[in-house]
Amino acid sequence: MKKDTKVFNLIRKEKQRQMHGIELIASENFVSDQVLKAMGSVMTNKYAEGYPGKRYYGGCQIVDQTEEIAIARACELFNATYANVQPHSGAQANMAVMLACLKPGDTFMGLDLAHGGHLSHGSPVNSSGILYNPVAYQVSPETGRVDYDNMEKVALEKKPKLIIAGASAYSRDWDYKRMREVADKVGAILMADVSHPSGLIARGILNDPLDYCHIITTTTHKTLRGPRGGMILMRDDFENPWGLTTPKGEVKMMSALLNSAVFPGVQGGPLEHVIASKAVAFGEALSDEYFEYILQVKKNATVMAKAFTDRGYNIISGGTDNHLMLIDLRSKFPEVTGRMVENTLVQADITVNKNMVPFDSRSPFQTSGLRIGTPAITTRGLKEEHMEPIVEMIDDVISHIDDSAKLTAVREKVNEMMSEFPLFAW
Ligand code: DSN
Repeated sequence: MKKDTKVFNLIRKEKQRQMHGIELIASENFVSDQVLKAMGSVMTNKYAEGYPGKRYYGGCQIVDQTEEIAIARACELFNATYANVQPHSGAQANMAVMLACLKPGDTFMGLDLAHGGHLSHGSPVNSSGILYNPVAYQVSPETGRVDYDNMEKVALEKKPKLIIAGASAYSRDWDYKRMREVADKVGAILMADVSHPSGLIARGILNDPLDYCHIITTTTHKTLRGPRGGMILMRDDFENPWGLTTPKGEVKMMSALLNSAVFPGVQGGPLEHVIASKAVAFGEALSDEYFEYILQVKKNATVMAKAFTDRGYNIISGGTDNHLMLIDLRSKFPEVTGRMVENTLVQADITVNKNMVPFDSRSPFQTSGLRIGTPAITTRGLKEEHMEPIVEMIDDVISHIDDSAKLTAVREKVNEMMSEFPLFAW
């Protein structure tokens, strides 16, 4: 077969882009060579609908073993007894939990999308908002932290069957105990989507949602530093007191309901090459080296948030407990939008994403905020002392947003800095 130079040239260019720039998108990371290799392996050739030991295809004896390793390592990481590592993404993990726990039209509650919530927690354009009836809790306008009293009020009023903790742009830890109390008051299932902070949770740096939540979902490619994908976990399996049934009307244990919701509920054949790669990444995440890494992610975020604050930027909630921060640009640059900053920083080889801030006066396409995270730059080896120079460069770009000479000068500094932190061994 002729080499597809068109596509491979683009892959080479993307590699160059990743190498030369400062990657600050809070949901991105750089996987290790062995994670990458497992993902690009012959495991992609195998069909394996079903679960280890119970497949609909022959020849699954090897992929059964990699999937079992992924499950065992996921359970060890989160002190869980149940893991389904097949979801292709976090959104599909959430979709499967909803399929198992709700009927079309049922009410569930998640964090308001405009306050940092996830798209798959009730956006009107996502299946969660199309098939079910989402209601939302919010953050407090004074503190920028989740308003648990508001959550309780909404829950008592709307009686959701499922309550979801978790966000894509929230820098504080969660009070899962309080959420369980709210869930118990209304007889709801409590789920946490820990896609963002899962690496910090796995290594004990943040509160453990499985102490209180019935189910958790996560992506595997953010702080967990694995391949792009999702999974579902439980500490203990349980008979479901809600009388939930399979599509055939059978009342089963929660693990069986979740398994059948993933396959055949929302997915067909699992991506066994990605599952092998998840197994490798989970093995890495159990290591001492990863523990040092994830501690550094948090240290870097804390130092970076302070550096922004010192320069007059308003960090929502005043700081961070995790790997990210949400900056409200309006305190320093009332005329500048998140979109303008995202687009301008890209020209300086600094990648961030625009984000709405709670109670934003602008649309999601413009936004008044920026979301910034440290998982990717920490993988590259950057430490506390590198945070202030990065903040200085970002501030310089925003302060001279139409100055192309300034942009060029910052880009040169960025490229020089990153050349000291090699990224790929290949
Ligand atoms: N889209 C992902 C993120 O960037 O946070 C998950 O919501």
